[in-house]
Amino acid sequence: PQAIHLSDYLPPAYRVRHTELTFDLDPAATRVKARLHLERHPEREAGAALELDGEQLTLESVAIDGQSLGADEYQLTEQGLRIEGVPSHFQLDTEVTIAPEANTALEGLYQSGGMFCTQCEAEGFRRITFYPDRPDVMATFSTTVIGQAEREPVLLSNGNPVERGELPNGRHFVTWEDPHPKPCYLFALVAGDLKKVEDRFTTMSGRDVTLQIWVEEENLGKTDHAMASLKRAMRWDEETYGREYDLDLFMIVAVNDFNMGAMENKGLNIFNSAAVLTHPDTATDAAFQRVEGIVAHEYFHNWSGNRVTCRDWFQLSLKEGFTVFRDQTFSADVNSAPVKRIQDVSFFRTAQFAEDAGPTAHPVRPDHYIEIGNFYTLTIYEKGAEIVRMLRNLVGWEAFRRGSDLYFARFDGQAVTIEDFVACMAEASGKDLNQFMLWYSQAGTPEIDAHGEYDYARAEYRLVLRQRTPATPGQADKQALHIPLRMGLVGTKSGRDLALTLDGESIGRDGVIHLREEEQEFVFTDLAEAPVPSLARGFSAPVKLNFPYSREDLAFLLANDSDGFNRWDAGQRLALLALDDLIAAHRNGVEKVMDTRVTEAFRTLLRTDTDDKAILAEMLTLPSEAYIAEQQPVVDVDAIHAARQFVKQSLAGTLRDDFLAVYQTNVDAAPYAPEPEQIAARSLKNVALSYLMSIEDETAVSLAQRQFEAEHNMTDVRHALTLLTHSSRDDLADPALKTFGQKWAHDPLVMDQWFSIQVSRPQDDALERARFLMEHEAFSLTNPNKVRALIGAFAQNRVNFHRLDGEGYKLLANAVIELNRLNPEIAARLLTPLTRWRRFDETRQDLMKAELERIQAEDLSPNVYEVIEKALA
Ligand code: HT7
Ligand code: ZN
Repeated sequence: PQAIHLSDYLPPAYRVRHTELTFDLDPAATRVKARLHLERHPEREAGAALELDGEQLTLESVAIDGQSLGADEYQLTEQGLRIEGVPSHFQLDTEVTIAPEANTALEGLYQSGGMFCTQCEAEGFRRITFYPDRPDVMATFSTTVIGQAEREPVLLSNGNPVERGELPNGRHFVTWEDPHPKPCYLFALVAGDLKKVEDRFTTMSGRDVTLQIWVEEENLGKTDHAMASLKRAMRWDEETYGREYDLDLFMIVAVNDFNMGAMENKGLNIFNSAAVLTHPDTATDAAFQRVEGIVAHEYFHNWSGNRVTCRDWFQLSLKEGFTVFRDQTFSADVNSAPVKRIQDVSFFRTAQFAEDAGPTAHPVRPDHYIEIGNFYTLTIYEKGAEIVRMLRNLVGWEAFRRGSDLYFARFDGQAVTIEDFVACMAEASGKDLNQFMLWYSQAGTPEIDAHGEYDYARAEYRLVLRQRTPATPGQADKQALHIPLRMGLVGTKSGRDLALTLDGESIGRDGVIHLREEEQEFVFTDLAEAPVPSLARGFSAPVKLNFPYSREDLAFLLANDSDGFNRWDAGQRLALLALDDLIAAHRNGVEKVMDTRVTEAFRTLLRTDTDDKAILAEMLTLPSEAYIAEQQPVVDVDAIHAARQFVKQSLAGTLRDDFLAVYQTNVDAAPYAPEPEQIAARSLKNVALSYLMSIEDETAVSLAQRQFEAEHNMTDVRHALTLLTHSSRDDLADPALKTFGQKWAHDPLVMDQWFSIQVSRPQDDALERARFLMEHEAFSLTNPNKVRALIGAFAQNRVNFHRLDGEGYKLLANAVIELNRLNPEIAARLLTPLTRWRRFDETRQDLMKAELERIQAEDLSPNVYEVIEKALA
């Protein structure tokens, strides 16, 4: 496979003004007629050949301006159709046949259950018809869908329905018109036996919009939360960004087989059912919050992505980074902002940092790729969002909003670049963002080594920051970035933020400093007391910040920092220092001793009378094994697991009564609601129960069992089931799993949870369970949710995936080999944990590499080929 380079970008030779499509649906042989109204691009030379993308299509006919072409008048390859000598303005008619029932890759038109649906981003449209399948070709669409009235009573596409009617032989049709020019990756079609839930929304200018959520009949009771989330998101986007919805109809459809979370097709969002359906009995608090976030994300794309789209796929973060930033701030606004930030950063520092440090590291705007499907990554999405967040902080919200208004007004209906976006921010703020642009082109996580000193005599604090970005594949040398850091200096006597004076100017008590050089000194003057610095507050830049904090400093910040995020972070740093000692003790075979400073910090936390239970729950949560591993030069999975378990058990042993009190105070029999206050109390209660169950005493076991049996809501039931399943006692695990499995056998989304809980247990039978469950009737390798729930979750089970007999790696590699054939996009994603082989000891490195090489020997899809090539480079 060939790499595509950003530097080779050329505008398309021909643009499509209008696209007319007719689908005659049939599982084995759907006929697709396309009429494209084409014109030569003014910047391209006359006489250029017309090149259309097309894959896995059976061409039936081609005509230009009504004249059929013979086979010698065009060239047909595996990649598409080429016609030379076309006029500069013309109409192209093609007819092709495709087989949705055979499409297991879930790109293009495929079947999920009995229904037809599409996924066109990034390059799925070329599996539907011959077309210039690139985002800078924007056309209006008119789509007629023909189906069996009985089998497919519902026929949907983008825009508004303009005509419908009966046809002979029990067939019927609907024609849809989408007046907004769009790239073909936003095209969508859904057909099947679906039922709808309907609501209305009045936009800020008083227009009435019909909102519909289409689901299979049995899921009709699971749409309320998505609908309420959608309305909240629509209002929020009006109030926050001045963005109004632009069609009379907005539809969401839930499908069971879907490669990602959801897709923002114009007016017809298609969702993985896991990302839209909720019910208190079947979905956890986390799932409710995820649904709210994803519904908002897809809706926000209507402007950041659809009305203004990407010029090419290298600019993917233009729409994804901005939209993730928008959905993160939406969720922060409607829930608890500090908790949302803690959760986002926790995930980011674990997963994106690992990506940035591994063989598939790439810039937020990559400069080459083989398969764009491999670039829907945490770097493009989450690091892209962190960059937008830094921009917002750099220019301030008012200028950011002016920049956003300018961007949408200037580029409405266009396909643009990241420079275009940043230029609007620069123009609206008057700030120079040239150095800042490096964030988009330079891969790797910058590290800042900081140290500081207080000079009593001069009442000054000197803070020295030194930045360095490690080499990443293809990028050996890095330049200094512009890193804005929000910070405070917390007085050691007062426990308060001190006034910050820098170069004679006040920057407040919670100010932003700008690191632009490799090394820079910041001297804060007029400080009457010695401070402890609170740096990179709110994770104001996606960097690793090293400061030689003593444990006393961290305990002080944990108690006094005015920034909730950094208070939490101080606790995490304190725990990490203790865990470091314990990991070393485990490796050296010496007795493990608990750091009493951690115990005392927890005791204080547990006894604090706080209103913010959600933050408290986060503070009581130890860093995950994956995050601890990120901090280690060589990952020792067993030592990490043992050390973390030791801390948990020590804390539970010493503070048992406090945990018990917290548990009991937060038990609530009120009817379930996914409201912030209830969610906070549940998470605090469940964190307490986790500690109690780590020592598996009788009280804890009976609390977990009672919580499981009470069946009050899925958050509590799932948590209790997890604790019972992950305990050392199969006599607790097995009956609970059986009850749960039987009760929910009919619900695929709940069965996904059942799979995940079992394969993530730390006991050494997890691999055998995973193998056994892969034969379960509810499991299927062609359903991405099942693959993620079982195989993906097993690969996150650190002690068992990394077994020293290599059987965990083998299980994953076998699945990748099968999926390489069935669904390359999912295969390439599933492979990720094996690509991190360099982080482990030599024995594991050899075992992991051997599996990568075994995969390499197969006939590989471009997706898997690209990842394997990077992993073994
Ligand atoms: N923009 C959407 C990306 C997406 C996707 C990409 C590749 C393959 C399948 C996919 N399904 C959805 C989703 C989003 O970011 O909103
Ligand atoms: Zn998106």
